Amino acid sequence: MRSFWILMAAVFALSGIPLDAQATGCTGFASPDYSTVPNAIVGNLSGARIGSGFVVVVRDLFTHQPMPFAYVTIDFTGTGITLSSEQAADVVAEPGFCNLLTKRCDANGQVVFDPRFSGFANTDVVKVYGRADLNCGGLLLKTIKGRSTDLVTSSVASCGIRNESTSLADFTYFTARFGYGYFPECDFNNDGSLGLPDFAIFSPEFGVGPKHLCIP
Ligand SMILES: [Ca+2]
Ligand SMILES: [Ca+2]
Repeated sequence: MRSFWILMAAVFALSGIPLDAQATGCTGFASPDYSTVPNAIVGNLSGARIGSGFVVVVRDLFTHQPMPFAYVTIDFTGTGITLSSEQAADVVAEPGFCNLLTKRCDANGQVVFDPRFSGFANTDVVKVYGRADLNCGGLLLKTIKGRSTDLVTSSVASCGIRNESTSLADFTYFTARFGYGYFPECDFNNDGSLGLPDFAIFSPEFGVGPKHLCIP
């Protein structure tokens, strides 16, 4: 059993978890291989669901079964993406909230995020972690891309407030690329192409705001 904990400690160390890595008393460990994580997270400023939302299913490292009521944390640190401080009510506020989105899974190990953020990352830099409980160490499930219909982060902080809107700058950015090939940051339905379905997702977001962006 001792070797098991040494192994787990090594796994946690390698995964670079920004979370509390104390595993004692935790009921399971999330499996990077058997959990289900999309290859990109798509957000907006309104919080309206895009498609089916960002759906993650956490499965256990050893049993490969769904982990009921596990937690999923998405880490945007160093990605160029800025979270809104106005997230859904069931997002768990915890240290690092400005860069972290944490939600609890349902009884089937599934959780759906409808994230509010600005900006994008076209490389796999957004980290998705799974953990059995808030006081348990998380395992890195996947690193993914991220994109928002609020493509251009125009706002600057003033007096402790940073207001962002999906406005002309975002519209101009999108339309300058529409019809000119593939630009991952504009692929809001994440189908590998840039087309009318993406514009249909962008369109209702135009004019949304101001929403508060998080100021670290
Ligand atoms: Ca904007
Ligand atoms: Ca698309």
